[in-house]
Amino acid sequence: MAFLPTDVLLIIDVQNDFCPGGALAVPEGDAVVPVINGLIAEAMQAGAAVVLTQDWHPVGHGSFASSHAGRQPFETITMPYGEQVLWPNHCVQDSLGAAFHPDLRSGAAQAIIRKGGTPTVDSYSAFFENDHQTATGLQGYLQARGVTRVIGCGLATDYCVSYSLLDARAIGLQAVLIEDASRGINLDGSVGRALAALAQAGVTITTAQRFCP
Ligand code: VGL
Ligand code: ZN
Repeated sequence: MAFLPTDVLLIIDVQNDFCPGGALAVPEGDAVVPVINGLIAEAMQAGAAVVLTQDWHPVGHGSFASSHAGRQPFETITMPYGEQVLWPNHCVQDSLGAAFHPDLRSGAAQAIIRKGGTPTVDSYSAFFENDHQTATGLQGYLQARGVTRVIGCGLATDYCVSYSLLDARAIGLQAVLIEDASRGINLDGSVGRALAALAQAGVTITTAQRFCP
């Protein structure tokens, strides 16, 4: 497998708050950075698109446990659009925690999609908010560039990465997960469930070595 000009390397939420020491640290989250930097170099050489996403919440966002009286982080509540895990405050717009990991070659991105800006709705996927209707604009961007395959990686495997790749399949794109360029939060086995759902949806699960010969 190699990058094609009709691919996008979609790098999800490699931000300080998802790395060790951050507000919603993913175990080994920072370990993805050198692997992703290698993928960026390969993608650019092949003429593939490179797109980053940034979780980008307003102060007091509805996904924060602190916005719900008496609720604790990692509890689940029911929102009008469905089940919602409540998170610690994280990736607040313009904060250091919302910035990309300093070693990520973020300058290589041709587009940066910011998501999670609607105060009352979370947005795991790079394509649609959690209401599964409100578009981020990524679909139109990829369509305009003639992209037919999404190569996904980043943080977290079981939330924003998997939701993005499932939506890619749902809108008719091919999709690939680079498993070793991703890490998960893993609440109650959520990584295993996510990998099963991805495979079921026709997402190819592979490793960075396949793209970096
Ligand atoms: C994410 C939980 C809350 C993610 C974002 O990037 O996977 N997870 N916000
Ligand atoms: Zn978030």
